[in-house]
Amino acid sequence: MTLENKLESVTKEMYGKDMAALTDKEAYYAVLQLCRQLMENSERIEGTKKVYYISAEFLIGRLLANNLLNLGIYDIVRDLLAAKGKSLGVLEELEPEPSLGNGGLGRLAACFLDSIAALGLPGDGIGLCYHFGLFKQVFEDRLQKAEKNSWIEPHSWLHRTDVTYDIHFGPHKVTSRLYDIDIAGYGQGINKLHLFDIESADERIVKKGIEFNKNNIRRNLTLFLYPDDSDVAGNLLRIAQEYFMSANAARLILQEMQEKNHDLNKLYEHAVIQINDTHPTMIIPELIRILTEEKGFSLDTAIDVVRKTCAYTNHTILAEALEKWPVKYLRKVVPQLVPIIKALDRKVRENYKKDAVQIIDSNKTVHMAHIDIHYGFSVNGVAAIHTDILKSTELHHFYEIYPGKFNNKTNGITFRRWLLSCNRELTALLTATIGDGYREDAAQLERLLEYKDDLAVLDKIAAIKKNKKSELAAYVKAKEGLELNENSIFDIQIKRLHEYKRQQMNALYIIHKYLEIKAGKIPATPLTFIFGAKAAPAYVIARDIIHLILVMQEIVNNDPDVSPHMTVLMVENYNVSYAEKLIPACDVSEQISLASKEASGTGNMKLMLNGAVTIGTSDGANVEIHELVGDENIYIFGEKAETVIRHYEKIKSGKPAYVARDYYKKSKVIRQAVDFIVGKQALKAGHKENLKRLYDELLNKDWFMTLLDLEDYIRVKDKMFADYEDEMKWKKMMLVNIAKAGFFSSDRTIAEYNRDIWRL
Ligand code: 26Q
Repeated sequence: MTLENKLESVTKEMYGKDMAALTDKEAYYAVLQLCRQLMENSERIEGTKKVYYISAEFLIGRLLANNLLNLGIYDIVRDLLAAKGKSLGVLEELEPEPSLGNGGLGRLAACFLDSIAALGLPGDGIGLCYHFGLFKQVFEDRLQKAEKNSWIEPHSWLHRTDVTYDIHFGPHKVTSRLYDIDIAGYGQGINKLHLFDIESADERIVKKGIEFNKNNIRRNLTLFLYPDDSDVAGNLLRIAQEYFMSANAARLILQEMQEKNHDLNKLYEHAVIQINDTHPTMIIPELIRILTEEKGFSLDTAIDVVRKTCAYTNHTILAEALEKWPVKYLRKVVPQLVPIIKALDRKVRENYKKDAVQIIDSNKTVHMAHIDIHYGFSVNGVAAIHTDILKSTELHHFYEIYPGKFNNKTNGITFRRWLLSCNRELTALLTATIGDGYREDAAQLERLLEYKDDLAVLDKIAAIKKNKKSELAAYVKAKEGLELNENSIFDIQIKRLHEYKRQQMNALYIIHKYLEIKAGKIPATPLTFIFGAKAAPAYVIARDIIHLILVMQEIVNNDPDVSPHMTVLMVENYNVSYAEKLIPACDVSEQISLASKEASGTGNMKLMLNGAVTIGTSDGANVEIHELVGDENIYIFGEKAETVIRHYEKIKSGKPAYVARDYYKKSKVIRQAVDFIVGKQALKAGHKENLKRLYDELLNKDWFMTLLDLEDYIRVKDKMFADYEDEMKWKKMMLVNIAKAGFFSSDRTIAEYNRDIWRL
């Protein structure tokens, strides 16, 4: 049957009508159904060994365009629809986004699934089927409010399977059910994303916003991604979620092994389990528990087999994000794991004396990462500098014990979504210029360097950027009701809101610029500052920073002296779909974390690939971007990681160290910007409670050292905007950034995981 006939028959079967007679939503469901059928009839990617990527988050984003592209039928379907008077682009917008992740870690897992399949490697994801995922952000009165985000419709990508397991929480039991999402590999077969739900989930218990009763696991276990952890009930629920994910994963993996008649003594010859941060750590004691209690293994054999099967990825060195659970909590939720964890702790104690490497510390708290490091065979960081810091500082004592376990895997992004799908114009230009070899082998993007002095190519790159800015402006106008100046510089910071990422430093720059313009210093080209960020609902200062940005949006955009020269916009509900529109339109990519704190970053890679120039600190993958593009194609500022780490060491040992107020006192520019936060104008546009709290935090604490780098940031950013006036220089920088982005393909990252860790 031709694709046309297939689409016709799906449409008839679902609606008894011709495509031309359907509503757009019906048409979307018909195309979704077509994709589902094609994937159902595709071959499963098979092999003797398989990777299971276990993660509490898979931020997959919308799947329609992605699946059509990976199935190789995007253009055909677009044309078939057009012949029926339907726009595929319009249909794409009707897909609700599954927000099954917070940010980088979850999006990385999604890019990895895409690349594993594209490389034809057998590998499935395992996670949780959250009913609402991450909250939907709305702004009210310049404050962030959280609402629930339903994404599961009567027709969706989920396949309900017959697989169910009984999962025990001490004396309580819940029944899980497996839902699958097919992952189509570009020009390859199918892998799966396995998402577990509970049969007894009850969406009616969600009250106002995202509030719900946290105590009833039978009803709430899979409703939300990472519920608020500011209280004990939230912590217990998170432990329950993590165990539920791990226990289901263990069952599924063992069942697959048994179906294939593999000897569990040789589990590691057929399965490798990649543990995405510590959230799935409980799969280690759970597997050991099952092997010893149900499969007749001795403890030592079980440990040996599990250790050869499990590998751990670390995504953060922020102390507050390293998971630690009181034994007391674990005993409440998963008493069956406590004796296993204690046995694992005892074995460590027998061999190693240092407190820093124990699993259960003197406060009777379990360090999840320590389980992974002792009882897995690989530990990796996600960018070169991050892995170095793990080895030299955060995990130094472990590195001394297990130097061979440590390895780096610099993150990557899937070019299918972040170039081919979101920027079809640039894709077409690249193909016309350097051929399409770069689609299979991203390193070939470097061929673009041959055109560094080719005016026609440079002009086309610039024209595509201009066009993408117009498209974004039209979208923003419709969505946010705000007019963007297409001829301005689009300066974009999009990522979760966190003090270490220093959106507040960008906000202080904006205040500084506003004051300069008021004083008559007009920028040569108008400036547009765009933010996209969600703050964790319990993270008070992060929400205050959002408030400050929205206050500046109000002040700047409504000041007739300033608004012709400068615009501020914080988009509402920044998510993957919004990212796909913002990234191709970006001129200046803001990557300004406090050095040493951003493990890698991946937005930096997406923006570079789409021709943005980075302003950033020497942190995470910025360091590698810098090495690739060279000094003249990036704007680096701020203190280096070693210096920052020394500041923290001094603070810890009570020595005189970084004091925010000293920087404030020393610099008039800093004083003026910081004081503006609690000045008349800001207080008129915003709330004193939020603004004063933020002001006090910056002056008295500033744990992530905003003021340390503010002056250098202003200096380098001004230089960057001045350089934008040299059109030729800027176009060349764009070209070099695109050409050098090939290294950041997640196909490269996954090939490295496979070469060094998985060995499929
Ligand atoms: C912590 C404690 C208890 C429960 C949950 C958590 C928790 C939840 C989510 C801790 C961390 C996360 C998410 C981390 C994350 O997204 N890290 C990012 O990972 C990216 C992919 O490697 C990197 O590029 C980013 O630098 C890193 O911040």
